[in-house]
Amino acid sequence: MKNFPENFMWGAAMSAPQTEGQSLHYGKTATIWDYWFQRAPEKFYQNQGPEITSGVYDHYLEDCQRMQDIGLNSIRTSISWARLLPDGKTINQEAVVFYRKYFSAMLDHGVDPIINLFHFDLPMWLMEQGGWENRVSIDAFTFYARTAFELFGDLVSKWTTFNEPIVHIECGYLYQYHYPAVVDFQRAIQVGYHTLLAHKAAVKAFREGTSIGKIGIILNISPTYPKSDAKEDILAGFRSDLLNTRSFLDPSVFGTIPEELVALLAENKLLPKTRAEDHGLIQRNLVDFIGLNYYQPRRVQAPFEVARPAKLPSDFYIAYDWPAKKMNPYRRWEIYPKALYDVAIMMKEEYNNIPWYVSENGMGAAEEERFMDASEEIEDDYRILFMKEHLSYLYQGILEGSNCFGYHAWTFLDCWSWLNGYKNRYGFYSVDRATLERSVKKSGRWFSTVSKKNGF
Ligand code: BGP
Repeated sequence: MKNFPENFMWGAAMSAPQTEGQSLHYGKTATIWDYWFQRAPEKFYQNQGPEITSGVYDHYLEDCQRMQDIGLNSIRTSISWARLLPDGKTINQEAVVFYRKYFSAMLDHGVDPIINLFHFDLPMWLMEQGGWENRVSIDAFTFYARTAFELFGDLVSKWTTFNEPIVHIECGYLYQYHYPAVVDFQRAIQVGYHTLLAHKAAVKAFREGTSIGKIGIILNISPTYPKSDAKEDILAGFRSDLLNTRSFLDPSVFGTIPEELVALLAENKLLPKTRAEDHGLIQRNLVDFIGLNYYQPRRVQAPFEVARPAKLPSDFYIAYDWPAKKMNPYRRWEIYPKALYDVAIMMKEEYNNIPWYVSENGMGAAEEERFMDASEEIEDDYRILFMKEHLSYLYQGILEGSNCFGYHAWTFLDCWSWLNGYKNRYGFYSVDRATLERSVKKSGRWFSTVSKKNGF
């Protein structure tokens, strides 16, 4: 039996834009997703857009009961910025009522809400001003953060600023999976820099306010494994970590941007525009905890040809296709549970053993109705196995002293996934897209026993 630490958080993560629906109703204005879907629906899997998603806006009361039914003692979701502040300045009272009722219902069901402020859903009114490329985004985000802390601080004791900030940077400005889908390394770095400042300014606003809770940030972690011990591959791995992990983890925990990252950007004429006062903001305003989303490792090798100055991250490292890899065939992501042990030890040894938790981990699978049993329950044994293996490695890291306080699965109920729509399902509950009816999967029932026993 693996007994996890006392008060371990067993929960799931979700986000406003992927679950709420009512995306242009009840006072909410468009985000980049609403806009992009309107302009180019063909980019989205089976033309599935963000307007209905999983209908949580209308079903949250029963959903909070469902959270309790499968033993979740905590949940992370986000607030929709464009719902709370439809024009960036005016508070939408309908949104306040909704979120207050929603978070209260969680508490009434013994579910501790962890509330995130930004999950890729940039309001269109800000995108029209240049989005994160424009420094106005920092003040706009700080205003939003402060408003949320004031309105919901009595219900929420754990806040996070951003979910996976690297993702809106690289998907929006390097790899074209998010709007505005441009490819420009320099602009990507500027977006990243402003995102970091927005995070820092929000933490500052939190400390200045009356909230007594804690604040953190959620980062995606794909630990880097170089192809070989050759010095070129090691360097590729080091640079991948600088750009993908240390760029946000170091400033969040230590208040410093790694010197080697600054030097690398300088050599490649990629340094962002900064102001003198930024330094102090970055140095102070450290987080109380870190959330790490883990899905897959990053295997890298030295690039065969490089452009200087670099045009893309692939001028620093390229993907290495490890022949022994085990794949999730639906999402085409490698399954490598041992990485969670490595991450746990990294947090212990390289990040002062700061409190952290696994804020997302899960397995997306397509056409899950294939696995329905006679009682119409989805027998997702592959997901149970996936979680067991990951939890076992996490457990080993905890035994060796890593300060991990929880595990959140992605996700509570099947939800909309950006360009992939409802192709891959991750939920403990399945969602029928026609009726929005929810049904528990075998993994949901399994998770409730794990939570009850605080282990497995
Ligand atoms: C994370 C995001 C989530 C979620 C998850 C699964 O990166 O924080 O929003 O979408 O990945 O990935 P996907 O939906 O692309 O299969």
